[in-house]
Amino acid sequence: MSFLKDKRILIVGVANKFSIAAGIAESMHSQGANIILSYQSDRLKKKVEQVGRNINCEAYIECDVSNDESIANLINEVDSKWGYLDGLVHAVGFAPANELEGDFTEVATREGFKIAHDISVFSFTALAKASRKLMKDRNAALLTLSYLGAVRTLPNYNVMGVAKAGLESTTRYLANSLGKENIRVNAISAGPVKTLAASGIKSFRKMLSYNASRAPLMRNITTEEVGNAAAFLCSDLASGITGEILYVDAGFNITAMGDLSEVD
Ligand code: NAD
Ligand code: 0WE
Repeated sequence: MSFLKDKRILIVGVANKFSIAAGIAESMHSQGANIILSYQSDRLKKKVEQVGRNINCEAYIECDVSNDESIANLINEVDSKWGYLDGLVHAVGFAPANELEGDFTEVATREGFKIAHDISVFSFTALAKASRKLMKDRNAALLTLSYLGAVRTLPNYNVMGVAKAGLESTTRYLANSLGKENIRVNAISAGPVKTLAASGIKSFRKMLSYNASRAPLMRNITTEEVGNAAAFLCSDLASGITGEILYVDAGFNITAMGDLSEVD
């Protein structure tokens, strides 16, 4: 089955082969999509091209989502190459490293809040604004990536949790705004995955074990599993779904209490 046959999809957020966006690109390619990848800066270009080679990537375009001109240039280039767009994936998140370790009240700063929200939240709206005319009235879909820290607290995620809450709300506001143009907007809330953005996070390995030990499926998820859900949400199979946050987390979020054998 090729449920994305001939769809044209722009993916923002591949850094290397471990990226969630790389898993999404692969699944979408297997379902017949044509793909353009953007990359943040020259520093990542080679790695992104390595990912692109396996998926027949049609173009590589630089885009720093903190810069409106850079976003306008990305969408202009997509317009000249394709003329329209059926899907856009936003898999971008960033907060300054010093905000992601320690007590929330202690480490939170105005500047860190501003950067986290600009790059992790507003960029989704900015990309939607810029690509709207290319997506209008063709059953197109926008997709972003969230995390459980949006709705529950956990150690160290701090301002990124606040930003993900804003991102999930943005998903609903964009869905409501763009529904009249038949553009759907959804998010996937993925379980933890060891990516570049997760490297250097204190106790990330412990978090993976914690999640695996408490998730109904008793394991962590793969970027391929996120990719398959992403391919579905951006396809016509999901034509009735918009403004939704879909958990791809081996079921971790649904449990409040697990195995009682480890307590008195
Ligand atoms: P990743 O490091 O592979 O991807 C993050 C991407 O953000 C990179 O490609 C980076 O270049 C891009 N980026 C950061 N600042 C940018 C800017 N100014 N302009 C353009 N691009 C910029 O890590 P990932 O884990 O695949 O992250 C992708 C998304 O998935 C993020 O939104 C992240 O919050 C989310 N997510 C990750 C996990 C996890 O455990 N890894 C879980 C749930 C959700
Ligand atoms: O959304 C994310 C990653 C977010 C992230 C990671 C970094 C590391 C390097 C945003 N900005 C930066 N900035 C850096 O300088 N995840 C869901 C993965 C993640 O990150 C955590 C987690 C989890 C899970 C950080 C602390 C606690 C848990």
